[in-house]
This record gives sequence, structure tokens and C-alpha cells, in this order.
Amino acid sequence: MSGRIQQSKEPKLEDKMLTEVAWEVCNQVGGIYTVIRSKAPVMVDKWKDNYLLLGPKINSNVSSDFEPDPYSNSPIAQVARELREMGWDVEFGTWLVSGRPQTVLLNPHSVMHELGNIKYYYWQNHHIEFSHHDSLIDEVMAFGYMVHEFLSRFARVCLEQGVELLAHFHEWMAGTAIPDIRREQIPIKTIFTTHATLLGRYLAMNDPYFYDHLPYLNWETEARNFNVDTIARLERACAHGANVLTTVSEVTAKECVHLLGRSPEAILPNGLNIDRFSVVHEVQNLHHRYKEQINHFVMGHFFQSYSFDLDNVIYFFTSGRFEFKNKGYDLTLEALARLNHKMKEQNVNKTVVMFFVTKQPFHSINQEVMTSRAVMEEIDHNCESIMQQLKRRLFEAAAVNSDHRLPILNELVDDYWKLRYRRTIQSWKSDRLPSVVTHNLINDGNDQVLSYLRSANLLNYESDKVKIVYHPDFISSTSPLFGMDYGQFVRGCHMGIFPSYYEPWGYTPVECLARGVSAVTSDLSGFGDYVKGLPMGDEEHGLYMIERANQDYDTAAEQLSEKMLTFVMSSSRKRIETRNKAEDLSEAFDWVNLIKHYEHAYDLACEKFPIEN
Ligand code: GDU
Repeated sequence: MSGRIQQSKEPKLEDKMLTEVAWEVCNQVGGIYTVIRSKAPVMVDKWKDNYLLLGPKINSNVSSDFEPDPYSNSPIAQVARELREMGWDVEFGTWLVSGRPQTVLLNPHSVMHELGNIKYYYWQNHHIEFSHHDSLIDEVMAFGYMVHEFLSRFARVCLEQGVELLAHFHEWMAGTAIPDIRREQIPIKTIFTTHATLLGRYLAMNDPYFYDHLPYLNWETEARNFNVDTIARLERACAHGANVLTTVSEVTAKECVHLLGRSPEAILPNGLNIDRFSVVHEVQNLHHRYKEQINHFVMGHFFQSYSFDLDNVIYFFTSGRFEFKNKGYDLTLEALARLNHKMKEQNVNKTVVMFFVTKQPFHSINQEVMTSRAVMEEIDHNCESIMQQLKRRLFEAAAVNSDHRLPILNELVDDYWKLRYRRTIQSWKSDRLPSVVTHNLINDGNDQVLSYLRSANLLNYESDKVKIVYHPDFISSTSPLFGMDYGQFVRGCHMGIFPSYYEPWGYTPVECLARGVSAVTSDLSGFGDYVKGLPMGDEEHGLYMIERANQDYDTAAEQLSEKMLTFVMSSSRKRIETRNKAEDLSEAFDWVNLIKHYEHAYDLACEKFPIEN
């Protein structure tokens, strides 16, 4: 089909072409990015050059993730060129991730001047009104318009060549082209995957009895109540317009029935690329290496005020988009406060450092946190210099000394370095409490995590057994405070805490297990619900389940704090044993095993909706 496939010696898949459209192609927001990115190698392996990703060109860092190929003559590139000739910003190239999938990026801002018409025709044809200004909806509508134009032209090429075109759209932000594809009877098999329902997210955040109320809710009333009428209608239009509707778990399938009015034809659980090491202890070695890096951060952050024994520290973390109740941050905080109390009461000889890694708007990194980190680096540099001087002089002494006595080490170091070392430490030590947040938040006064910490007085006192580090930004290798990527950070920790209240799937616990790290999940998350059916889904394999479906908040918080305490008290030998077992469990989530669900959805689309030529 494409230029590249004609040169390929691989068996051709020339009768089918698959396009996946997602807002998170080359643009990380949350979990859909992980779905598309981690699945790319398996997809490219199967579909070869008959696999294409479509995404928005809106990420300012896109040039580092995407390599344009302006000279390609493949049919895909030609369609992209046609659109460029119309003055649109469209690029064909390769997304620089494993599998290197061919990708077309469409910049919605290049058609913004047509937005009035785009919305007018959408209203005329699909009866969806755009009465309130919303910049995300504007971008999404402009993107959908471009996707529609690209796909309809490409469908013509496919039809001429006798190729069946499938288009798989993820979430409403990528799916707004679906209703027009349907209306205009463009020969494309469409699959729509919802990774959550918009109303479900809102309702779960606001209704403590969401799951009980779900069957009795009226979607129109609720959409109006939350002022999300337009998006709710767009989502329904995508769900009803597609040939096949899918979602990521049984949990979300129930929501689809009640809130979208259509039962999904297939469930597509989320997978990962599970790479296992041939040497078993490698998992443990990596944990040590990255734990050292986290130790370094912790020393910089805490030790200027007071110190604790790093050999007796347990690192907990939670991560993901900021959804305080849905992601269970509220429950986690409550359980941590209880854990702190229990550890003090029982005089437990350990310290827990809990990291909240999420995204909240901030002005900058907290100056004191930054300075402390920089001074730590300076101390590190001083130690290095002293060590080198000591080593050289000790060696020289060994060569010239005839009496074989060890020289007085203190005398081997220059006064300059001793003074510098002492002064740096002096300037560093402080009486302030280590900050619970690493950045200056825009909304500091109303931030839910900070408000909880302040009201519970969980503020990193020396006497606290549980310390908090709230990092309101995702971690990457360019993060100034950690200098490691997210996967390395996870490996360095001991346990991930994800007791979600609303979670269609929930990648983060699976990512922990795949890296040999224990994880807490909940029976309300798609993943937690799925894992209940697996023989290895237990604490022995590093997976801790919090029951939230049939337990109230208070009992669930107590259960979580007890499980945290059991983990803290477990021996390091037990934790090491669990690492490999956690990895065993994660193998069930390898894309190699889960991709069959996607294939099933594509077969359904092709069998149930044959295209008439
Ligand atoms: N992450 C980073 N860096 C960080 C912190 C997190 O890359 O510093 C990544 C994690 O690796 C993870 C993702 O962010 O892959 C967050 O994943 P979630 O599943 O928590 O994300 P979302 O809530 O955005 O995802 C939505 C649903 C999930 C799941 C997902 C994919 O809410 O339940 O279904 O879509 O379908």
C-alpha cells in the first residue's frame, strides 16, 4: 500500500490498511499516550507499512519526537502533500518511539479560520451546538475536520487499489470525524474506543454513590448540570456513529450502556511491552541503582533540616493525571496520616517517603528546594575532590614510606578543601521544615493535596514517620530534581499506591508490576476488576487490592493503612522475592498476549460491515 511496503520482502497485507487516530500521538497527556506508544512495536510488526497513526501537531516538543519525511512518495505522503498544498500544516514522517510507526500530524491551528463553518455544518448535520467558547473543543473540532479530509482522500486511494481501510479512533477528542464518515458513507470501517466516559468522570468526582446511582441517571440532565453538554453529545455521536464501539474494561462497559446508550461490542484491555531480563537478579540491581538516585534527592530535600537512616526507608509513590478523588489521592492521604500515627505508636524503626507525581499548574520549582539540591551537588563535588586528593597522596605515601605505617589521613587533605567542605555544610543546614511540595503552585491556597496535608498536620516534622514529597509535574530524564525518567523512578521505589475510585483501566499499577515493584489497586478500577480473575493476582505477587465497591471510605482508608503497614514491616528478603513474582504476574499484560482483543474488534468491523463497491 505505502511506498515502503512495495520495497519490503515481508508478506504483504495489501488488502487491509489500519489507521489509528489519537489526541495523544506525539502528545502526552495521560494514559492513552501509553496505549498507543507501547502498542506501536506489536502493531508495526503485524501490519508493517499498512499501519498509520494520525495525531495533532500541538506539542511544542514535537520536533524531538517526530522525524518528518517530506520526500516520501508513498500514497500516505501524497495525500499529506495535497493537504499541504491547500495551505494546511500537515506532516508525514515517523514517530521516534519503539516500532517507529509512520505518522501523519495535523496542526488544527492551520484551519482555525474555517472554525465557524466547521461548527456550523456540525450543528446542521449532527445537531450539536457550540454555544460556549472552549479552546479545547475548538482545537478538537479543527483537528477532526482535518482528519475527515485526510481519511476521505485516503479512502479513495485505498478503494482504487482494492484495499480495505479501517480507522480506529481513541476517545472523543480524536473521533469527531466519525459522524461525517458515516453520513457521507465513506468506505472506511470505523472503530471507536472510549477510555472513560466524560460524564462518568464528572459524576464519580462529585457523587460518592456514583456506582449505585449509575443505572438511574439521565445523561442529558447530568450533562447540563455539569455544563458539558457539547462534549457529552460529541462523545455519544462518536459512540453511535462508529461501526464498532469498544472500551477498556467491563467496568467502563457498564457506563457505556447507561451514559452513552450503546453496549460495547468488544473490551480491549490495555497492555504493555514486558521485557524480562534473562538474569533474575538484574531486577534487584536496577532497583538498587535507581533507589540510590532517589536517596540522593531525599538527602538534598530533607537532610538540610534533619536526617534519617536511608537503609531503613521505604519509598511509596502515586502518579497520574490530577483527579483527586477519582485517582484515590484522598484515600491515600487519609491512609498515610493513619500510617504515620500507627508507626509512631508502634515505634517502628523505619521511615516512609511518599511521592505524589502528578500534574498541577505551577509557576516554577520552589527556590529553596532547588538551592538545597544545588548545595547537595556542591557537597558531592567536594567529597569527590577530597577523595581524589586522598587517594593520590595515599598512593604516593605508600611508594615513599619505608615503615609501612598508615599516614594520618586528615593531614593528606588540603586545608582549602576541608574549609570548603565545612562551609558548604554550614550554609546548607537549616531549621526550616522540608517542604511538602517541590514547586510553587499557581493555586497553592486551594490545592486539595496541600489542604489535606495542612489540615492533617502532615508537614514533614522530624518526628513524622511518613514524609511527603508532592511533585506536581511528571518525571522525565530532564526533570531538574530527579534527573531520571519515570520508568527508572518507579524501579527505585518499593510500592505504587493506586486505590482509585474511578479508573476505566489504570496503567500505573501494571507498570509497577512490570518493573518488579509492588502495587496497590482497587476493585473499582478496570485493571483491579480484570485481575480478580487471574490466579496470580494476589499479594504474593505484589498486588494489593483495596475493596472500594462494597466498603465505605473510612473502612477502605483503614484497610489501605493496614496494608501499607504490613508492607513496611515486611523483611527486605520478602520484598526481593516478591519482585520476580510481580514480574511473572505482569506477563499477562504483555501486548503480545492482549493484542488479540484489538484483532477481534477489527474482524468484527470487517465482518459485520462489509463495504459495498
Ligand atoms: N506517567 C508518566 N510520567 C509520570 C507519571 C505518569 O509518563 O511522571 C504516565 C504513566 O506511565 C501512565 C500514565 O502517565 O502510563 C497515566 O496512566 P493512567 O492510566 O493513570 O492515565 P489516564 O487516567 O490519563 O488514562 C485513562 C484512564 C485510565 C486508562 C487509560 C488508558 O483514566 O484508567 O484506561 O486512559 O486507557
